[in-house]
Amino acid sequence: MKKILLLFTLILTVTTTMKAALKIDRIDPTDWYVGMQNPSLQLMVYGPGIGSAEVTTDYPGVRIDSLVRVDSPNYLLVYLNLSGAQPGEMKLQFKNGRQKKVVSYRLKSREKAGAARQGFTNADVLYMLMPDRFASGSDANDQIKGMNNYVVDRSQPSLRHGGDLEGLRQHLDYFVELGVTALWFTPVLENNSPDNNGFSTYHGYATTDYYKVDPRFGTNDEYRRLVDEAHQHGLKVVMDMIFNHCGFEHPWVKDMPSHDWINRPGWLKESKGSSDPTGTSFLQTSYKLTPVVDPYASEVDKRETVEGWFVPTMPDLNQKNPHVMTYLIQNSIWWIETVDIDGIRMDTYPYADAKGMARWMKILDEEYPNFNTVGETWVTEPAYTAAWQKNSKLSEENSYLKTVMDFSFFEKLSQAKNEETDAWWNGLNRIYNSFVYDFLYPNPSSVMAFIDNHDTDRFLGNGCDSLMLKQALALLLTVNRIPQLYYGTEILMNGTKEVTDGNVRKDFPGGFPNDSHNAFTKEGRTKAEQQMFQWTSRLLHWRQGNEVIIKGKQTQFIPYNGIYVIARQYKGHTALTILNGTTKHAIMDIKRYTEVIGDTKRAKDILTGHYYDISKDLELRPRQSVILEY
Ligand SMILES: [Ca+2]
Repeated sequence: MKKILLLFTLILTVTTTMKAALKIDRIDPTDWYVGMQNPSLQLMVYGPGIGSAEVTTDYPGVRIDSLVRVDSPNYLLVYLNLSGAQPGEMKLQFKNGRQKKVVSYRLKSREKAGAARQGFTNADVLYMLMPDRFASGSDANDQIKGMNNYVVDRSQPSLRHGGDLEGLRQHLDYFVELGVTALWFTPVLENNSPDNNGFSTYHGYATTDYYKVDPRFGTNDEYRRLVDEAHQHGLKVVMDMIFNHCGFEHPWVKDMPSHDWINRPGWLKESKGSSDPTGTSFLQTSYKLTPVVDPYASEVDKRETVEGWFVPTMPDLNQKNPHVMTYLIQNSIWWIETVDIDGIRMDTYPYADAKGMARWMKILDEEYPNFNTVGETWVTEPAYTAAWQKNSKLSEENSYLKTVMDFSFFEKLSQAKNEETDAWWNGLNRIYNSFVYDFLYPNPSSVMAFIDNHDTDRFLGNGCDSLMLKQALALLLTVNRIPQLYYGTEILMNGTKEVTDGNVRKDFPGGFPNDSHNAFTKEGRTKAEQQMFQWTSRLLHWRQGNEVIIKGKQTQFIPYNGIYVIARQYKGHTALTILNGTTKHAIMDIKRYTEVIGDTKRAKDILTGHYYDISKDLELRPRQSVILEY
């Protein structure tokens, strides 16, 4: 009887298997490009039991290099070589036992050569914003059926407010009027995490699909349209990406491709009710980035930084696994080719495995030599950020990362704004001292500086001191850096993170239906907003294409009589930034600056149009900022 039962079960199993067609749920990347310098392509094929399938193709010029079977039976990594392939529909035959399936995979031609892609440089000014908080172009995408629970409620600083890509597209003229040349907005990829337990999703830093724009923000096509129209407006677009972690609702969490796909996955197992036999229990990152470069770092500290999770809802990806890294590298290339972005901003840079990230940057550099990526390197010591820049001698291995972020400038300015500039260390002396360390950077003009962003207090804090803000912007926009502005600073938006991050991420006035106040137009701005907007806009337009600022030699003078002076000089032209770092009238002793003034007598203040006689000492009003041109 037992034998008969066994036979029956066996027959039943075989018939079921034969009946069920081979199922493939998705293939990443969704399509690809021929004619890349690197002809290798990883396909991540996902479907029930696909891991044991064989794959063949007779598409001309395509060779299957290897099949990688990972721990989960539902993934198959197919490595192809496309070196001789032409664009077209490539048929891939999958065979698993007696089951077969033919899949059509699109190979596209590239729109332009890699070298033709010009990234952002110090000739640009990046305007950083959060799509959810900037402008809504449609209410139709506020609620999307089937997505994890979230609420659109503009009265709640940590919930979604309904901004989207269409809203951004409708305001491209605003950026042109302001005079910025590039937009960097926080991530737009699908972030299908629930808004709960204090975790917010509006910021987009918990990706759940690397190949799809979040429907609340729009579609992939809308993203492409936005980039195209931005280009028509002379604006570049920088895409925010995150390789360090993904969102907890990413399919990789439910069905981990391999045991080492995610760092410290023990917690995932614990949360499923089993014990943690691998000893890889959940680890929170220490948020301390120093162990990554510290010559004396202990292993435990290094592990905590790099393998620890950013927050429990963001699983830490293991970039040491070459398959993980290849997936991410291809993803960045796919977005460059598919939506024509001009740059990448990489989140939480030092939290990811440095070697894996260097491999990414090297591959991008080879494919797109003129493209640019900025890495978030949040340590306030110049030596630290300098070590992360491409070709740094301070680091054992080349990072190939062209642009790093100047958190030192940000920090020093945040202190200086509340101080009187004295004869030693306070006030603008801090900025002077920070720039001294530019000798550490292989390329100071490719360092990005900023005075505030979505993760910091706004420059104005809870106040409205536009005099100090003007000093900060005068510096930011004339020094040897790639400047980045944060949305709303130009119209005096303020706020601190003290209560909630949402307070530094308020809605741009006029971006949402029924806004009573519209700062997008001159008529809608208050008098104070308009004054600040106009001042900033004048400076930004003056900066555009200005070779003195883009290519000029920089000379700085130790603050004297409370006045800090920086000169930029190129081909006989000079721009002189003069800041009175005190709340008193101050006299600029003009003779100290002879080496940059020479016998010039008249200079134009680019902010007011007034001319100054610079053969005589200048008297400056409290906190006055002057940018002279001669
Ligand atoms: Ca990490």
